Amino acid sequence: MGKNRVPLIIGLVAIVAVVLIVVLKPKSERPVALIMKTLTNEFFQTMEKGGREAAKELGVELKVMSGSRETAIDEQADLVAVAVGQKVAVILIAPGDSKQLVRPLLAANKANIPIINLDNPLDPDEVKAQGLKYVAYIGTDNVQGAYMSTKELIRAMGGKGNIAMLEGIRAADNAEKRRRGYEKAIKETNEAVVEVAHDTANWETEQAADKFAAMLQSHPEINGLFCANDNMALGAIKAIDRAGKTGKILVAAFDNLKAVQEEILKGSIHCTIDQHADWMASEGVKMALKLMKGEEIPESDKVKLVNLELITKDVLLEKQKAKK
Ligand code: ALL
Repeated sequence: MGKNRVPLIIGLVAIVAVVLIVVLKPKSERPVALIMKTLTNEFFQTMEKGGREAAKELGVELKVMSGSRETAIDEQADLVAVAVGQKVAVILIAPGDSKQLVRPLLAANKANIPIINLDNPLDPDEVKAQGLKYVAYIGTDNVQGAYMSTKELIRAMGGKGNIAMLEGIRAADNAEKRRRGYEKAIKETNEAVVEVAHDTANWETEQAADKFAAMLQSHPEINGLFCANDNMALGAIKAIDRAGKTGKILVAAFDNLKAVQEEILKGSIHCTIDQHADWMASEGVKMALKLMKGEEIPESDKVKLVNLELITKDVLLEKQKAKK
């Protein structure tokens, strides 16, 4: 063998060794992937924080992955492929679209990587049609959360008036369920509250500002608005401010972001819902570790729902007092 071939062979052996180490590594030493929609939304920053804290405590390596914006569904599908390619031990995913992410996730099933669904539920029909297997759902009763937020809004409106809604991405199961919760609260008023308009702003602040400005033009009678998330509420209040209607239109939301807490204290947003995104991720990491250790997940843990909290000005002031 020529002398100059030796380094080449050593190099090849080293590459094969590295590949084998990665592929054959026991599951417990492989990372867990946390795939979210976008860190431009504080909701997912909170989720990341919860995941990182639990991972640190439990000695799990966490790979945090996310797309560039709310509507970047294809990017999220690519991230699933990357996580599968990297042979992570478990995939935790908060899907941006409940149907479109099902097919890309089939690759995880093929590679024997367990999936835990966080936050936004995968679409049950699509899951069935594609034959996708996932271990558990950890998230929110979205009908109930939207119902709680809208009911408080209606109470503050004096139980009557003209209401509107800004919806999330319509292909997201939680956006659809929040619409149902909102409708349920309206129905209970026996037509004392009437819906005069609704539209989607795809969870985004700027779109919400534009869409609500347009809504106000055609429906100046609106005096209550439910936004399916906080970021849209932050957009809507810009439109309300520009129309000189601050204080005349009550706004309810969903997420309990810091910026919304400030608006609630100032009085420009009436209420929101805390759905504890950090809890979802930390429960996800704990469950992932169980799977990595080969433990069974009991049937009762296959749907884990967060304790929803209605946040109003009074609640925030109480919390501030309790901190002191
Ligand atoms: C959902 C969350 C939110 C959030 C939205 C935006 O899945 O539950 O409330 O604001 O995603 O992506």
